[in-house]
Amino acid sequence: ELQFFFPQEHTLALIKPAAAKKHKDDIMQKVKEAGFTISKIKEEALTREMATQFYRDHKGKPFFEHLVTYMTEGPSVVMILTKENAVEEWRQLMGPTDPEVAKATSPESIRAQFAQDILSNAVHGSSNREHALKSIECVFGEIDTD
Ligand code: RTP
Repeated sequence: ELQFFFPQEHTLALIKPAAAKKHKDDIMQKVKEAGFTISKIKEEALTREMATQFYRDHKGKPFFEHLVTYMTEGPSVVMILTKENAVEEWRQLMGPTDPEVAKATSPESIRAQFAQDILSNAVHGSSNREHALKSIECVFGEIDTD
């Protein structure tokens, strides 16, 4: 069975509010071109609980409250993306956090093409498999992702 050689991995990917409004179709196009399977998708504003789960490593940093508030203020597109090495590959496709850095170093990345600024930088992605599983559970409930 192919799955044995190419194990599928899942990540939680999200199109942030401003980009969800303006660039959803273009970003979805890049997701598909990169070969991800969209296992689940929904469009809704995050709760504070969800935003806090996504950004748990930044609790206490000066931008944390601002970030959580921004993420709850309008609908995001939230997806489970599935592919071999999905966590890392989605982060590659997102590009660097700061759009100026993204434009300079990864012009094909989503952030280079669609970010407004460091807060409204188009997309989010889990940083590792453990975060991915927790975030998926937080948004979509307990599902069998294997
Ligand atoms: P992700 O958003 O998927 O976590 O992306 P990331 O790993 O590239 O960014 P991270 O360092 O985890 O930061 C999370 C989000 O916080 C905002 N941020 N603002 N003002 C600032 O210096 C600053 N640093 C980070 C960004 O919106 C970033 O996406």
